[in-house]
Amino acid sequence: SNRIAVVPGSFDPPTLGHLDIIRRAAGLYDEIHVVVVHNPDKEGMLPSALRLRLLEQSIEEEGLAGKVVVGSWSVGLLVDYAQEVGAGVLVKGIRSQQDVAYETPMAVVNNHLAGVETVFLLADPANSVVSSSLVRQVASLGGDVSPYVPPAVVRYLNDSSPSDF
Ligand code: COD
Repeated sequence: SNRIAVVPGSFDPPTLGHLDIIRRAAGLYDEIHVVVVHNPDKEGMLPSALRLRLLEQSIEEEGLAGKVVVGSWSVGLLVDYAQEVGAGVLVKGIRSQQDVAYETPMAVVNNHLAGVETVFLLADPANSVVSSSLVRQVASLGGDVSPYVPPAVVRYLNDSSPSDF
């Protein structure tokens, strides 16, 4: 059914850009499954269990916990996860032409593989420069990331030392 959507990502760490997409997806669908996907092309900073916990806390603090379930997926195709939770749609955020170029082949292949559609939401211009990699870089150099990440992530980063990243 298309009433259930999956919002996938690396979420390393979750940002205000991610939370905006999750909030808007929750306004469009009955049930949202946010899934932390292990991306073999990306060197991870936070362990996936921690990304999951920070996402859960942030979603709870946004008041979205009633509609949003958080999960993780590390083996197999993302569309297998979507089918497992009964979702016919993936929701992704688009910040730039680079995001379009990166997402287009995946959207086509996911449709071919399983008939799963991808719905793209345009990033809020206020968040269009925000990325997890930018946050990792600023945090590793000891800078303030509170304009870019939810409070749960700020608390976690403040309790850790910059050299942890
Ligand atoms: N504003 C709005 N949206 C944003 C922002 C922002 N500031 N920052 C990120 N986003 C969006 C991204 O565009 C993306 O849609 C989502 O949030 C997650 O972003 P990231 O950076 O956490 O995650 P990515 O880009 O590393 O994506 C990882 C995925 C696992 C989602 C991706 O690689 C994927 O779909 N893989 C599929 C694996 C698979 O099954 N392959 C075979 C068929 S293609």
